[in-house]
Amino acid sequence: MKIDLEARSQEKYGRPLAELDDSAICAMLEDIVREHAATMPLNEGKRRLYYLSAEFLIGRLLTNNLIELGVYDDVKAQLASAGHDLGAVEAREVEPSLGNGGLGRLAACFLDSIATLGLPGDGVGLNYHYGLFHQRFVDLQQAAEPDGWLDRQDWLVRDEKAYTVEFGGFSVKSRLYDIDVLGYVRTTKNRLRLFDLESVDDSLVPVNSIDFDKGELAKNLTLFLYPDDSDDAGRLLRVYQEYFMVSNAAQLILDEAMERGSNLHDLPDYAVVQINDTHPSMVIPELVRLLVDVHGFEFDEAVSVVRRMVAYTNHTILAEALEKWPLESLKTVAPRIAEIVIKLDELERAENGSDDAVAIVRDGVVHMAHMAIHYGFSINGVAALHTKILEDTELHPFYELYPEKFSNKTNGITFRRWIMDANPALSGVLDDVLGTDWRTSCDLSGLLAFKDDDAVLARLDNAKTQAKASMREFLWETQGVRIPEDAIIDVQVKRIHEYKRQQMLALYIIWKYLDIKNGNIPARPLTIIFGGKAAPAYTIAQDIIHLILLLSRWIAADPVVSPYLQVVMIENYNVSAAERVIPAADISEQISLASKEASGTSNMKFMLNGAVTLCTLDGANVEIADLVGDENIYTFGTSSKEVERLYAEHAYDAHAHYLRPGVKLLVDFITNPAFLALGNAERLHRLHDDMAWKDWFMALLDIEEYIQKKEQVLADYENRDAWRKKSLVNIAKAGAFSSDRTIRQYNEDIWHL
Ligand code: GPV
Repeated sequence: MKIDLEARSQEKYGRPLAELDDSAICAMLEDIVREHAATMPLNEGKRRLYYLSAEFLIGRLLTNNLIELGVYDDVKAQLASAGHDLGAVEAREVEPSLGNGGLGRLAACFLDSIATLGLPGDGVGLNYHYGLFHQRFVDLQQAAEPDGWLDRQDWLVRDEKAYTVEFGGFSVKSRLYDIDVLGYVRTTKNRLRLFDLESVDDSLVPVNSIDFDKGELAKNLTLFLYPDDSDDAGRLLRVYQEYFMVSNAAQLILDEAMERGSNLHDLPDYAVVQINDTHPSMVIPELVRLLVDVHGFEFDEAVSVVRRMVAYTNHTILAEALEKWPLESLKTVAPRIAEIVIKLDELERAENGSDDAVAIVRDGVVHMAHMAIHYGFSINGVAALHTKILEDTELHPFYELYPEKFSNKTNGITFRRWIMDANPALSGVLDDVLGTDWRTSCDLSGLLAFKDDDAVLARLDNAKTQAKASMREFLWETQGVRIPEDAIIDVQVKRIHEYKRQQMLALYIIWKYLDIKNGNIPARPLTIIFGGKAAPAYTIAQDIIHLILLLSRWIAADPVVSPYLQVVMIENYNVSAAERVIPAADISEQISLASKEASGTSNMKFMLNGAVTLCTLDGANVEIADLVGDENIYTFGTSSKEVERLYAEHAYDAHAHYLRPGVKLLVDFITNPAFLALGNAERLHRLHDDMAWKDWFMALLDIEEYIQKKEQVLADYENRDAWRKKSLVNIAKAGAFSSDRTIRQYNEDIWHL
């Protein structure tokens, strides 16, 4: 692809490139990429993948697409010679906020890898007008504001496809929008297909906590994304959204299969559906409905067709995240689907001997995961430990029924975004040291040969310094905070959730603050960075944010401690912020209660960018630890087996742990009089009492070992040579976590495209 920006500038704006502002250039580049993508043919193949997901957290697309097209350097140079900085241009793009966290970002990495491997597969989801809320901090607390990204974006292209979706008592017309998904140096493409209502009443303010009446609903079904990460919002509107999504998806799948020659009896030869957690699981009864009601299939044949084309990924063992819809809700939303679900339940009971433990409908409640397992041909977990827990405990009765359906697919991340785009300095070093093959092979193991090479170690170190400079600039511009140049950068970025234990890192901060107050002056400054949103209805998570913001302010105001300890909470953490912060990290905090984090994916991004991990043996951390070896990672905490035992036997006594002197001191600091005066007393008391009496995710069980480990990490950081080697080994071993590897496995074991 050849680009002449000067000519294009004259053509589009009638002015030389040098005279354009960043916004105009951004819009021009987006046009160029979009127009070029429009000419690219789709990936072809008889069998097509439909990756169904309620979330696609794609991030900004301009840089990514320029990289995929192989024109990034050329564009950058052309802009530079006209006096422009591509970095500033990129920042003009509005980030689409179509996802909450890991699950949505995983879907985005997968689309990138599917396209890069040249496989025919599209993402299918919803075009939320207001995606996830925009987070602001007001009075040291989170305020959630609508994020109207849609009227400021340039990528969506209206598709001619449109369907009718029948709900109980009314129907709506849909409209499809596509975003082209390019693969790395590929000449063919896939698409992200986002369904919307034909017309939406944008004037309705998207309050996320009200139930809509039917009249309103028809007008604003796609207005906003549910802000509950790993949590079952349990609201009727969510069921409407999900049914709208899958009914459109199912109609699209049948349409396209027929266009390509399917008679529908052979549908599994034309389409395979991956359902991203249970949110799209109603696609199963919806496909059955279409085959029976519209295409004249017998029920049994429809079921046998659907059984051969749907696969399910589970992303959590948290009970509160397993979707269970009241049958009555389903009857209200889509009466015909409720009928089919009941028949699917009866059929399953007849086949398996009516075991209530695995039933789809039980006590008037529909268990979406159960339906997906019985009627899907595949179920997978997202990290080895997670899959093992599913097989051995959480889903054990299903594993006994269908051992052959179960497999593990450890998550992955796309190297295009998470190193080539986010960390140009490190990419450059890798190009020089390894050649450019790693960009497609994602194999970085060649670095190991340079473990004792001073020059290479120094270059990697220099790349880290550059990434830190970029992050410091970003934090200054967007958050108004200054980070000391020589600070150790210690980062925990992810949704705020008790099981992820941001509160445990907060307790460490209290400990460190007191330790410095006691005269233990650190060798160099430590900057602890948090980022993440909390579901507006999740009170304790809001309280944790408040504590972090309060600590940040308190410490910044302390002349003795502030030169050595700094706490930063990034406002409105999103993909763009992640791209600036993750490359700069020295320490990656992955401290969930063992057994609770299905996989984690930021852990992989940090490792790839040379951070050293401080972690519990949870999710994919286990695999990181196996790969890098004990000397290149810091692990601590109660094992997942022991945690499971404590839960099973109700044997965890939070208060007993609280009463240990070293622990009580830290927890009680949350409600010290100065804090109560400066902050919100209700929040602080509630958080204190929750930790002292409940501590459901056992932060107090692991806190002392955590503090010890962290102090060891900080001491080891001072041995700069040894640390640089650890960092190199982490990068070298990160190839295992390329999402290209993950997608190859999905394709070989499940999709067979
Ligand atoms: I279920 N996850 C998420 O982000 N949202 C959800 O609703 C559910 C799961 C996350 C898990 O918490 C992570 O451990 C995992 O890495 C990620 O999904 C991708 O698999």
